[in-house]
Amino acid sequence: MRIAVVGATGEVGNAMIRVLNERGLVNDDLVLLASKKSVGKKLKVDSREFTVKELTSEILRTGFDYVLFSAGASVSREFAPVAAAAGAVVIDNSSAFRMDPAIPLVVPEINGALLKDYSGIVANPNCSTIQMVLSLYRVHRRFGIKTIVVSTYQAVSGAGRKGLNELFAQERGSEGTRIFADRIHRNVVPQIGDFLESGFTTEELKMINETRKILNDPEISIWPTTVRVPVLYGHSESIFVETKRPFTIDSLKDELGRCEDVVLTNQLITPRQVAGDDLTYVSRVRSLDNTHFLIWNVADNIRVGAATNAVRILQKHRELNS
Ligand code: 11C
Repeated sequence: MRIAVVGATGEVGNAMIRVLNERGLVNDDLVLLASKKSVGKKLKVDSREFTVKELTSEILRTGFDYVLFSAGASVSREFAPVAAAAGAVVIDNSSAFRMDPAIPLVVPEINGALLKDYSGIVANPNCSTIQMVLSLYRVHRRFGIKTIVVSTYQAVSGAGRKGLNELFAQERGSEGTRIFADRIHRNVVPQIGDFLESGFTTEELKMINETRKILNDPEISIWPTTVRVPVLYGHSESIFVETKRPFTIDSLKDELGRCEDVVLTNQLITPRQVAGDDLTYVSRVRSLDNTHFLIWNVADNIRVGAATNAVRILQKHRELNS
């Protein structure tokens, strides 16, 4: 199996390589691609060293089975169709194709069946969406979700290495703010992405549209407020849900606890605890009646929210088509 990672030197690209390696999917054929300025960089995977090559259309036509993209939407728009036309299954972490009706938007635990007999581009959802739907999909199937109100507490790594570096620089005393709308050190910034005319941000719109697409229900009413907090890794979400059909607290917990790759716990979970983990943690389940509940949901945004989901797509595609 020949795999390429595009955007290999970025925060998510690096994590993709680590997750591929942990799952025994890195062989000597792995090709790491990036823009011109990273060409020649050496990346170590255990004892093996790989040299970053330039992303070109020619290299994408050299017979890859899977190409994982995490280099931004404009790179994906230009190069993902080239890789797909050359026969690769493309797993794209950008927002470029997510809402294209012809492109599956996949969280394998929920709608991995879409990968059966599929080839071409597969879209990897936004991190804040992935961890939310992972904990809610079984509740939706059993009780029907009418409304979701969600407030996020998103780590600076969601903005890539530049986001991490901005927090580090401010910790060292820098006054500059370039990546975030306001100072993030010792602060909380209620803007992720750009503002739209509606007053929502692009990140909030992603949570609305992507959740509906993944859960295959355009009628779910979704009300997100997405917020950046000075955490390095791990997004947290306070999620309020109204269901169409009544639940008992035991039946609710039963569904939450059965979600694949999700842990339901009575312990207090913070993002510090889940950094580097591949599971989504659900805690603080509360309800005062039988159609409304609240949960606290935490996951590593770079792994669960990006790299691990991408590699899970690859593995699911392989399992369903070999
Ligand atoms: C953040 N969720 O935390 C964003 C990053 O569409 O994949 C991921 C953006 C995306 O800033």
